[in-house]
This record gives sequence, C-alpha cells and structure tokens, in this order.
Amino acid sequence: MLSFFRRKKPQTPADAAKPGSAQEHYSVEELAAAFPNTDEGETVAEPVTEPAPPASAMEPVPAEIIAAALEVEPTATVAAAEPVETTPAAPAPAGKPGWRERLRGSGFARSFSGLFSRHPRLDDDLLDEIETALITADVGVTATSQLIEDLRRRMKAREFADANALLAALRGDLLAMLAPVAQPLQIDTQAKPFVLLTVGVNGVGKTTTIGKLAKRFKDENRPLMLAAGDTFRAAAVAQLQAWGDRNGVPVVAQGQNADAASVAFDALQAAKARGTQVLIADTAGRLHTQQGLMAELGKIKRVLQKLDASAPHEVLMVIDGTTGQNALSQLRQFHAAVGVTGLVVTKLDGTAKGGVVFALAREFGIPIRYAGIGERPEDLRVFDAEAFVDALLPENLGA
Ligand SMILES: Nc1nc2c(ncn2[C@@H]2O[C@H](COP(=O)(O)OP(=O)(O)OP(=O)(O)O)[C@@H](O)[C@H]2O)c(=O)[nH]1
Ligand SMILES: [Mg+2]
Repeated sequence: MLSFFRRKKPQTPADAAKPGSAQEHYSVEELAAAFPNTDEGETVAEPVTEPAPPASAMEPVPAEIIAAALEVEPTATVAAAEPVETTPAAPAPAGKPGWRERLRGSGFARSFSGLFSRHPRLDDDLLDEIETALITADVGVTATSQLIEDLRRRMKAREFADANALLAALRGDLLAMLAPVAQPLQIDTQAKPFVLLTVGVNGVGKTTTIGKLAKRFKDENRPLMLAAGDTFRAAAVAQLQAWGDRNGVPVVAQGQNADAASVAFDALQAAKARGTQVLIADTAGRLHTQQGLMAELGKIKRVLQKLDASAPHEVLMVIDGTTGQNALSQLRQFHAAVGVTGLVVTKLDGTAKGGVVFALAREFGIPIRYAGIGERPEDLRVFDAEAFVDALLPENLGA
C-alpha cells in the first residue's frame, strides 16, 4: 500500500473554487461522496444511462465507430474560433539509428533476408516467395494479397527492369500502408491536463511505456503526473512508483484493490489543482474476467469525463508486437469498449515478426504513435514508417 498523493494548497481563489482543490487530502467520506456506488463490481451512478458496447471479438469494427473515436471531442468551454494549441510530443531522436539494428532479428527481416538472392529472376516464383514471407511475418492474408496483386500486375505490365525495382515497389507499397497511421501524438496544451489513458492486455508493456513516456515528457519540460490505475496486481503500483521516482514525477496511488476509477478521479483533480500539463493513467491488463476489465476501463473513462468532458484526450493502446494476428482481435475489443485513439507497438526488437503493424494499419487506420524497440527509455521511438520499413526489408538484393 502506498500513500495517497497530497495536493498543493490552492494558489488562486479560482483554484479554491474548484471542487476538492482546497484540500490537502481526500477523506474516505469525500471519496465516497464522489463515488456513491463504488462497491466491487458496481458501476458509478451515472446520470446518463449508457448501454455497454457489445464485446464481440470477431465482428469488424464499423468505419463510423473508428471515425467517431478518432474525432476530437468538442469542449463546451473552448470557443470555436480559438485555435487549439498543440505541441508535437517528442520528435524522433536525431537521425534514425537503431531501427535496423533492433529489428534485424524480426521474423519479417529474417523472412526477407536472402530471399532476393535466392530468387533473382522476376517471375511467379519470386512473387510466391514474397507472399510466403509476408504471411509468415504476420502481415495477414488480406494485406498480403493486396500487396502481391499489385506487384503481379506491375510485373506483368513490365514495369520492373529487375528484382531490385520490384523490391523498391514493395517498399513503396508497404510504406503507403503505414504512412496514413504514422501520426505522432500531439499534446494539446490547452487541455490542462492532457489526459493519456493507457490500455492493453497484461504484459504488453503498458507500465514500461508509461515510464519511458514519463522520461520523454520530463525531458521536454512538461509538468507531468502519473496515476496508478492498475490496482489489481500487487506489484503494479510499486512498479509505476519506481518509474515516477526515477524521473522525479509525482504518482497518485491508492494501493492494491483500490477502485481504479477513484484513483483516476483523484489524480485528475490533483493534476488540475497543480496545473499539470500531462496526466498519464496506468490501468490493469487483466481482471478476474475480460468483461470485468472492459467495464472497469469504461468506468475510468466516464469518471474522468465528470471532471473534464473532453478527457481522456488520448486512449493509448499498447500492443505487444510478438502477439501476431491476435493483436487484431485485442484492438477490436478495446476499441469497442473505450475508443482507442492511438497505438504503441512494443517489443519489436525481440521475436516479433513485425508484420502485424501492417495488418493493424490496414484494418483500423488508428494512428500508431510509438514503437518499442528495446527496454531502455530511449528505445520508445516516435513511430517512423520509413525507418520501420527500411529496417524490415533487406538493404540490397545481396543481403
Ligand atoms: N524487449 C522489449 N521489452 C519490453 C518492451 N516494452 C516492454 N517490455 C518488457 O515487457 C515486460 C512487461 O512490461 P510491463 O510494462 O510490466 O507490461 P504491462 O502491460 O504493464 O503488464 P501488466 O501490468 O501485467 O498489465 C517487461 O519485462 C518490460 O521490460 C520493448 O519495447 N522491448
Ligand atoms: Mg502494468
């Protein structure tokens, strides 16, 4: 059990007017008043009834749901004419070093390694080999067929002088698939705070990603706070606290088995009182049931919206790159529950095949914000479609 976070005293009368900001600490009664119905398994009493979205893992997500989730929610207080100030969160570290080196072991790179030197001739055999390599690398059947058909059509039209030209065309097609989703996270500095809710199944790298983001935002001099919303796992709070301590970032926590939505509410109030620019909330990756997890995430989102109708400003889903095609059904389920607005694909440095990134991009079109290509803080890279594709394909035909 870790301590409650203690808020600063209000600096201005306006702060004092905000609910809860004039206190050093929330009493149990006050939290109970804010959460009239926080018994285990119950949802917070809502003025508006909200039917639970169907958690169908196999149904494709309708395009309008994706479009709606990606739409910037209008806030009542921001005048329409007022330009929204955003600052790009973290340009990629200088140059693009490390991508090829880290992704060399990926299934994708290994499948393509030597492929062109074994099949230097422009013929159907070469296309069959490429098709197998793409499927093996988890690109998925639909995306692979689309890529192969394009190459076949262009090969028949004698567009390629040699295999090198075909490799260049494949690179171009892969890049075209990723370019629309390579959209870096923009921190809306008007949001006060910009609330980033991380979601994803257990073990994908949520807490580690938060730690890496904390370092990144700290380096950018953004006042930051973390919320320990994974109250299910014993070590989860301590793990986040350790990242907070390492980066000198305050962590709002209530310990194991606390109500996760209550932690989020408390943290958002604290962040508002402090004038924090970014609040990142961790969440559990597993509860007793998957349905229970989706319900908890939905509740966290609704409770945040009690304090700020536009929060969370980013629902960042973390996906383990080694998961393969199962990543698609994970995203479908989380998207239906909380409306995912951005992705982080982690562990691309390990045994990940890498191809699932293309399948995700093609099926959902949800922005990929970051890629995890290692365990060090600097290994969380702003997703760079070009560096990624270059790292997966051979440098030259002899490779
Ligand atoms: N190689 C590699 N390992 C990573 C990366 N990101 C996270 N990890 C490792 O993945 C493991 C799980 O990470 P966590 O951050 O605890 O995952 P989580 O999603 O918070 O897990 P739960 O709290 O159980 O839901 C840790 O050992 C991390 O070091 C990455 O990009 N590359
Ligand atoms: Mg975690």
